[in-house]
Amino acid sequence: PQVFSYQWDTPKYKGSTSFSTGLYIDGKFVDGVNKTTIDVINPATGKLITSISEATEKVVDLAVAAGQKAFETVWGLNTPGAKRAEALWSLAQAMERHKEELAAIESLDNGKTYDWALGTDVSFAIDVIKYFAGWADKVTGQTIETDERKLSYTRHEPIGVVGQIIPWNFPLLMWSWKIGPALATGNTVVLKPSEFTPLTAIRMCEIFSETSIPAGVVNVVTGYGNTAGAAISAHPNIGKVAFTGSTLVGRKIMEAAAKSNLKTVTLELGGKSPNIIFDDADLDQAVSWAAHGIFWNHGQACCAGSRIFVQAGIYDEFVKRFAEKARSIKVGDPFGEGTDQGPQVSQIQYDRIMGYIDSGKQDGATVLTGGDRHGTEGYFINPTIFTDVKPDMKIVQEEIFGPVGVVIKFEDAEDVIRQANDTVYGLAAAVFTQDINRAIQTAHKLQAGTAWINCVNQLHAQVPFGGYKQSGIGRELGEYALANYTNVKAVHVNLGHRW
Ligand code: TXE
Repeated sequence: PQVFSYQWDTPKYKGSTSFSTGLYIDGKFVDGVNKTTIDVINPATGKLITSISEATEKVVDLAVAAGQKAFETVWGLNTPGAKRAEALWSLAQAMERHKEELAAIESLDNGKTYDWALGTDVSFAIDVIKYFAGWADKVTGQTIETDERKLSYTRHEPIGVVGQIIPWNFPLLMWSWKIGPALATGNTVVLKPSEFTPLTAIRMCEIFSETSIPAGVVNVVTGYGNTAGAAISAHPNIGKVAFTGSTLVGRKIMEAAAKSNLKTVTLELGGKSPNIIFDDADLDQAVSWAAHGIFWNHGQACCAGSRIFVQAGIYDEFVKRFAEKARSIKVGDPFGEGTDQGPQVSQIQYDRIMGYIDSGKQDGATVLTGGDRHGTEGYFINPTIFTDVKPDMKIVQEEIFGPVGVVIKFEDAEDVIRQANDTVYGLAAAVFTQDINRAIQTAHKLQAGTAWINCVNQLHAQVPFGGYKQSGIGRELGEYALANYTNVKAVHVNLGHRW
């Protein structure tokens, strides 16, 4: 397999990287069948970074076989929890040693700023691995009282080989959300990164050799969704698949699971999260958080606060300050000094977002700020805010997944809760008010897996994350995540009951 080398000499980072870009099966790098490759593009320039090996169905078979062998020999029920904890901890430590390099690769590949990649993506990914290391020796069942002639207990056993299909918006972070609980509970993994952002997942494969995770426990297949991804979701020897991505593909994965071996499916899908700002909110804070809510990661966040509801009494003042805030966001080189926002991830996403912006304009919404491309090369879009929107407009209903928010005026709590819940999604929601009763009552009435009060986009390794309605199935992070990765076995022991 080809080696990828790259050198950075930027205001933010000076350093280099060099690693194999093959498919990672049973602890070794191999080329794809027929040696076909996938081009990886730098979103800041639109130019080629490198080409990586393409995994096809055949390679997925090999990866699953490697995962099965590892599960039966060096992992799964053959490895005490403390050993798995140690292995995960050694992974977190290895990531610490490569922190800056991983952040630079992520920034190059995805377009997010180096500072965010380092301070959030890589740091949070390390926290997640450490957190699940802590669970590895605490995965345990219950003893259940029935009667005196009987001992009944449960075991939480690993499923076996699990498939994990991840997106491009937080490549290394989603890798950690998937790998952490899977390995802590004793499963082995076949992971497919997004074809748009495979580099950190590939880099991590070599870093595994610095850890005590045995070969075959994690296998990485870089391929396209409709080939490698589809092969994972339909594979008869994969017992569970975890997916983060679009609702459209989430449906396909469930369908493939249903048609093959009825594997367990967990999904983390899209969102159109409401952010509700009442008259009595701390306005400065509400403006800052609302901007973070929609513009964080260039709007490419499943929980982005893309529908901003503002109560009538503060609407005019909020809109004025919010527009100023959006205009102050510095768009540009992800490695540049003071950059807040880099490019969107790909030409496809750039075109999709610009399509939504055009539809908003055509439907008669007002562009308060932005609404256009930034610069002449790469996939940069200026932070965009629409006002004067109607509930049935596409920009109000559909996930745009870019730096595009809509601001909607509301009158009272009842009115805003009805509007906020008027969506097929239910991933996250936020409410800003200084009235504690109103804050909690509103949070409880919102149909969303996460409700933030006087903040947005807060995520912790310890706290579960996932969606209501069409935003998904199951929860990631926290203790809740473990349940997705075990089979519960009930054991009945006869203590003298005679037949
Ligand atoms: O996602 P896909 P796309 C949303 C967001 C975005 C839209 C489209 O609205 O604009 O989805 O993005 C793999 N079987 N989100 O098209 O295709 C694919 O290779 C199995 C929200 O890029 O869902 C990649 O690894 N796998 C989101 C992964 O699915 C398949 C994050 C995600 O890509 C497959 C990303 C198939 N048939 C996009 N087809 C979030 N929830 O955070 C594709 N894939």
